[in-house]
Amino acid sequence: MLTLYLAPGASSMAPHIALHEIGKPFEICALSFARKDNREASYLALNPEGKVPTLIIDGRALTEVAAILFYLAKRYPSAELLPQDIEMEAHVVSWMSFIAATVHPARRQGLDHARMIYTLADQRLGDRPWATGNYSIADIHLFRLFWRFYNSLKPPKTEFPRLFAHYERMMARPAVRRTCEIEASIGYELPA
Ligand SMILES: N[C@@H](CCC(=O)N[C@@H](CS)C(=O)NCC(=O)O)C(=O)O
Repeated sequence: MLTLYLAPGASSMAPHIALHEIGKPFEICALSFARKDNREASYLALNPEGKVPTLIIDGRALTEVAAILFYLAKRYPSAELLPQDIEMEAHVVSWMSFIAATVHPARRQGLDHARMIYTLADQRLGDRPWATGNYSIADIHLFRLFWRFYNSLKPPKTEFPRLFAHYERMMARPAVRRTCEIEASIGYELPA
């Protein structure tokens, strides 16, 4: 059995979307940052950083968005969330490394820095519909970050036209809509 520890709207949204794309049974365990559930000793035993997501795989904990997405895509190849071609797979890893190491921390380094990094991501995406050709876990990872940035700051759509078009393609997917519906019904506790 798979159990995903999440907080609505947080980084855990990415593996939550992937689980809906895959369509196999899973459980969620929603944590409240306001209640500091993620600082409880029982959670720290699973994820010593006290962050979400954590995926429990038959009792074993796996942390980090990129690793969880990679695990899910490999475990459920019929969902086609990772290309078969080794070079394309490496491009997915390249995108996810860029997203985790550069895009995710950008907002903490100030708005101007974040805008510069999202401009880079927008250029990198270019006019392709998806990050690496076909839809993949890289798109899910990218979407969650831009979803957060867009919904908290509401930049003009023309500032990041390719990212915004990607956002709309993502929002049209049933797995993404279902994830947003479930997480909104639990309740967001995100800082403005
Ligand atoms: N490097 C981690 C980052 C995860 C992360 O930053 N999670 C945030 C929410 S977006 C979190 O759990 N923050 C709670 C805290 O730091 O107390 C990953 O990619 O999974």
